[in-house]
Amino acid sequence: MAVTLYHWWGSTCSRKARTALAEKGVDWDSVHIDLHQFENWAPWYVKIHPNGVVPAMDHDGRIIIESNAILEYIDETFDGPELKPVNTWERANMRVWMDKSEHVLHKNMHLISHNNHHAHRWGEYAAKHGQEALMEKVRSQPDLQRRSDEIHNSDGISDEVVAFAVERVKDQMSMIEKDLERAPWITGDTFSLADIAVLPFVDRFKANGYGEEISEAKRPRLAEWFARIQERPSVKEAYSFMDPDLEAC
Ligand SMILES: N[C@@H](CCC(=O)N[C@@H](CS)C(=O)NCC(=O)O)C(=O)O
Repeated sequence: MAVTLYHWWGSTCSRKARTALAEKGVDWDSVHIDLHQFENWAPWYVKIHPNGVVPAMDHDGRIIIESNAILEYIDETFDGPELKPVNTWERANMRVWMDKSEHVLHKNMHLISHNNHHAHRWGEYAAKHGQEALMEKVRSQPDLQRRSDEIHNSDGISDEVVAFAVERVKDQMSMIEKDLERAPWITGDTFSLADIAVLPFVDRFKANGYGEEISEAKRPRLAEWFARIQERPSVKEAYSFMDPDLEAC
């Protein structure tokens, strides 16, 4: 059995995959894709992941893409603790949270992070290789929708759009707070893929300067969940994975 994860150290979706692999105790080989050098749009990688994003996972020669599909695949394929609730209502809620982690949390966090982090990687690349080389790279983004969004956002995202995205994320934080009234984990008494899927976006919201929204004063259950989940060995392992190129310096 051979597992290879194509991932980037700081990517939210890669953190989801690494957490599930660690929960299950799966040994895996790492192929680090340097998003700052747009390695994710290189033809060799696009053969693996047609949308040119991370993560992608290779298990014995078969490729799995989409972090939520990867999470379910890992849970269903490998031994180790069950990461889906037994109760079918809780399991349905788990899938709702996984869906929201992608279509609400990730989507809006992408907008919130853009000016601070993503635009920065573009600026770095343009400073080193020139603006035309950067736009050439952007035109090689294989996913038509993302390519159009990237070009549209290349001058930055307006304050109004960012403010709306922040409101959408706050709304989700309140929903998590409400679900945590019922039980210690998002879908019930057991840790599940929903906790894994939501965590990177709670973490990233804080990193973007909205830590107050996860504070004990504002959302005590979410604050307690956030502190507790970071004590899990799988989370420590997944989130401490650093850029191998920086380590080599
Ligand atoms: N729906 C995909 C989204 C993957 C995704 O957007 N990955 C980001 C990192 S979290 C990425 O590769 N971004 C690089 C880019 O868009 O150039 C998933 O859940 O796997």
